This record gives sequence, C-alpha cells and structure tokens, in this order.
Amino acid sequence: MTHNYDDDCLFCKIIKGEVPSYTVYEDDDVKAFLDISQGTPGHTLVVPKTHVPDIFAYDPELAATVFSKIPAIATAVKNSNPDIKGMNILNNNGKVAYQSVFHSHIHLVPRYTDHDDFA
Ligand code: DGP
Repeated sequence: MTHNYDDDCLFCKIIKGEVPSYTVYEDDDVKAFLDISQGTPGHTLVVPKTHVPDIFAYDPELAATVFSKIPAIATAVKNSNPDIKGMNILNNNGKVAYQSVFHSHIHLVPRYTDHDDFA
C-alpha cells in the first residue's frame, strides 16, 4: 500500500521509522504508538499512515477505515492492563482546539481509578 507523506511532519517521520516511537499496533492503514507525554500510563495515539492534517481533510473512505479500527485498538490497550477501568478517546482539530501536531491523531487515554488520576 502506498501512502502520502509530508516530509516536514513529525508523525510521518514516526510512521516511516525516522523518529523512534514505542509501537502499540500497526497495520497497512494505521499506526498506534505511545504518546511522548503520557497523560496516564498507556496513553496511545492512533494515526493514519497517510498524511491527513485534521478531521476536516479526510476523504470518507479513509475516515471509515481509520475510525473503524479505534474500538479494537482501544480494547487491546484496555486488555493490556487489568487496572485500566475506562478510557477517554479524544481528537483535537485545529490550533484553537489544542491540536499541536498537524497529522490527525486519536488519543486513547486509559483511566485507572475514579477520577483521581486526571492529568
Ligand atoms: P495534540 O495536542 O492533540 O496535537 O497532541 C499531540 C500529542 O503528540 C501530544 O500529546 C504529545 C505527542 N507528541 C509530540 N511529539 C511527539 C513525539 O515526538 N513522539 C511521540 N510519541 N509523541 C509526541
């Protein structure tokens, strides 16, 4: 499968292996890796392998492909640790919405206890 990369994009460099990351899951369409800034242990980012800046730039087919994989990846992260009791799933789009890396990514933030571990 061929992907479109942006040579200046940090997450494209991670996808190509030019910048190291801890891979949680990978297939032809997506890569999931640990966020460098762990909101809680296991905080994972899921990204399309093709460069897409934000939710507004997806074609519908790629959106369906990427977002349909989130439940299985989230379940795998949850099953990796019996102490994970829940999970926040977040997707920031645009600087005003606190997006800081402009390659679309879905945050999986495991939650361990009743609200006493919020970052
Ligand atoms: P957002 O603010 O939604 O755009 O989230 C971007 C996330 O990307 C932020 O939680 C930190 C993470 N991040 C930034 N640089 C790197 C990096 O070099 N490696 C990894 N694994 N994560 C990074």
